[in-house]
Amino acid sequence: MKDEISREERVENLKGMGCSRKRVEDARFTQGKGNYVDDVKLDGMLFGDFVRSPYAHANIKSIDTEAALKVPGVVAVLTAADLEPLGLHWMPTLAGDKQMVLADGKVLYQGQEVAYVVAEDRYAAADGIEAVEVEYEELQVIVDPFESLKSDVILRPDTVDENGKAVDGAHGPRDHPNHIFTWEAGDKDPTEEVIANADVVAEEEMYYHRTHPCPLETCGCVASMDKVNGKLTLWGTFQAPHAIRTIVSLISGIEEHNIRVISPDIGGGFGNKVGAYPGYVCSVVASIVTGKPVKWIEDRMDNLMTTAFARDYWMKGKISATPEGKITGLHCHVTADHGGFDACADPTKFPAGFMNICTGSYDIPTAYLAVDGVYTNKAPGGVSYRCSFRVTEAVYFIERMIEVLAIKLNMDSAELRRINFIKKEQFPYKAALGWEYDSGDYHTAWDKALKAVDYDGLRAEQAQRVEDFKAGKTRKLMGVGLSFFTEIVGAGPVKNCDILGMGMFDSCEIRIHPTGSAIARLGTISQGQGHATTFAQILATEIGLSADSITIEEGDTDTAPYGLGTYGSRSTPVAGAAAAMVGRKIRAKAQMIAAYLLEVHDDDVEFDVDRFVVKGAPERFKTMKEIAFASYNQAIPGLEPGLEAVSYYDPPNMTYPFGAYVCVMDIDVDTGVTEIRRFYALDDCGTRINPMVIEGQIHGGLTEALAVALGQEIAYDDMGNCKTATLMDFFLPTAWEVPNYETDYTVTPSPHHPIGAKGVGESPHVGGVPCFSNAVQDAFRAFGNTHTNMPHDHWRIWKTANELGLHD
Ligand code: MCN
Ligand code: CUM
Repeated sequence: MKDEISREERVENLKGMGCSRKRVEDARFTQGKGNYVDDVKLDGMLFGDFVRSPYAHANIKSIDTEAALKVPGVVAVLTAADLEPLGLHWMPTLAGDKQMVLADGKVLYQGQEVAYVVAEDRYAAADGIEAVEVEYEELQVIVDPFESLKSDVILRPDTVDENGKAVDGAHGPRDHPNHIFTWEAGDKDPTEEVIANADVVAEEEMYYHRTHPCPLETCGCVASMDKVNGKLTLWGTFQAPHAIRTIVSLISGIEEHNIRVISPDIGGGFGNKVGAYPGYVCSVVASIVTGKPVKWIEDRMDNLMTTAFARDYWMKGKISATPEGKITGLHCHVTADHGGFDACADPTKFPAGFMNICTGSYDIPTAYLAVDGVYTNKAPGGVSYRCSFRVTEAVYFIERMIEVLAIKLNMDSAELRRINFIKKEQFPYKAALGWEYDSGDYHTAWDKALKAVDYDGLRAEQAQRVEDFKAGKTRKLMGVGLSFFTEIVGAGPVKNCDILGMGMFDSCEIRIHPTGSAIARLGTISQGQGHATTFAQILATEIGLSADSITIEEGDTDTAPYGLGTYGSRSTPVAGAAAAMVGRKIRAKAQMIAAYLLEVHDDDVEFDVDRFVVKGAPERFKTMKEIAFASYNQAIPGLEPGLEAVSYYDPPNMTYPFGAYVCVMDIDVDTGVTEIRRFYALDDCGTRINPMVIEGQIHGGLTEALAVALGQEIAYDDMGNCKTATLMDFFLPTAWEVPNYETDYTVTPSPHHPIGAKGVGESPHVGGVPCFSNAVQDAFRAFGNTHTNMPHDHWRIWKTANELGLHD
């Protein structure tokens, strides 16, 4: 048979890996046809809402629900007293801690859930909340983690025994009732010795402030208990639907096969939707109690005040070097403020996530890290916002330490980075704090980035600007922000990564239909990342069927294979690998079918784009469509009919994407206003599946980085009042603030991933925050600045300029 189209056209038709295929999701999203949790509307559905604590720390003397129950439309009111007989007044957190579902005798932060009112509609529920009478007794509030560790005030009743002595926590002994854990990595004594004897040592303390991902869609769920069949269906904004199913089963006693968890479309997750919230538990209980479906949807204030925040890390560092700038040691101590409950979602063995990636992209021979987790009177959480388990904090820390060391050495920080980078030939590289970096080529990326922005030219311009400023010719300073980051994503080998005992593998299952189209299902769940577009591309290339004829489905635990969900940029490294592997299983069977149909030996056919051809006789072939049809409709000796497969993938290692970012910023010293003149981002995420989707991820992550570095903050006053609970006070950047991003790339494949891909979703945030921050700090370097804390809003920048005497 002769080909009607060329090989290039066949490749193009496949829309496989490397192609900027348009997002298949966007047709419904741009037309308002998405299906979000709040679009789930069931007959007789009730609505739940919370009575929340106005105080950050208080005993609860009494809760009177009588008046609320009389409010028209109110059906039920739940308090901890109702949940206690069911053992549901506390629930486990993903970090191994436990958390009150409804206030059990006291409240620990403002906005904490005190009672759950269920009503016929949202308005009646809101009226019901107003009618619940709660008598509080205010207690001393602690919002400072350092004070917390010294205080006589014991925040949690469950952290002490009857004599008031601290009992062990989930990650070892407590030094104090308000202490959660101490986690260490590296070698303490040798590191301290190296630093004590070093020629040059730079020290810095920095606070990575508390912030929040603030997804467009808030968290919510609909619980529907079918008492006739004993089945519970739970729709929700879950980033890890299978994990939620297992947890619901374990804490409710409902058998897992009787629970169906569905994540429909999700309007942004960013880690905010990984954890389990009281709203889920209360909605399930309310549905069981009332026999009706119950919906719970947060409003914006609920979301900002009470759901998983990010960061709140107090980091203290020491870095030592030779006079020439070769780094010899790194010491890091972190005081981690977790709020009232440790509701992080780190793998069990990593209570401070992957903070031990804080040696960054540098060949640092000796290092030590210690992290102390602490309770305070703030909302719980910790792991969210493109964090990949505290990597954002780690990269911020090292990229600031590099700048501080460069100042101490009186050296250019681009050069300091270059002489300390791990070299290409050192990979796989075993870092001092334990990780084995899979691959990297940092020097190539750095040189490309510096050349692209004309780095030397920028520095010359900056020097001139300083001269002009000093001569009174301008009131604007210029900052050149640099950052080079190494990410760690794709948790993760089951042998060292689990959450509450659930191993962190992932999965893909595919069923090819007779006419050569297919449905594939995965254990992950898109929240906007475009999985339906990109996973189909991996499968298209591996199997030889067009991406357009492969439906991707995620998020329904009744149909999708078990997986640990989407966060920590793990989808591509783990589920993406499972997709490639499942494709290879299909191809192996297809090869046998093709050989049979072509009447040759299995080894005599080879795969070519969308078909198997007879080696040396390209005119003799069977397309994958023909093979799919034959698999169902032709009796093939020794083979089962059909063409489907499943793969569970346990990655041998994480993947280590990296990147080089440069930000050029102008700062008006009299107003503190910043203007980003240029932002250049080079990312290396190994093999690129969809360049357009990657670019979208980078634009989004950089914008969130800009937000965090330049203004976004969850702030509290001394009474524990959250001062930033609305979008009037919480900075969410718009097109107005966002610069034009120049994106670039290099490709250094992961050696252990079946298609060489690394994750990318979190990279721009991880690398972006230090880049924006370094730009601000760099502008003031010539005037004596070493470090100022984020967020660099106009007021703080003005203050820095003032303190440096630039207004005199
Ligand atoms: N991709 C690619 N080639 C690569 C790597 C990734 O084309 N070499 C594509 C993937 O196919 C996928 C996207 O880029 O469509 C992101 O992939 P990956 O880096 O594997 O990250 P995940 O899919 O696991 O997404 C999680 C990551 C995280 S942890 C946060 S937080 C975040 C982020 O993604 N949340 C997001 N990006 C987000 N984007 C949107 N729109 N909404 C969120 O909530
Ligand atoms: Cu931790 S933010 Mo993302 O990993 O969902």
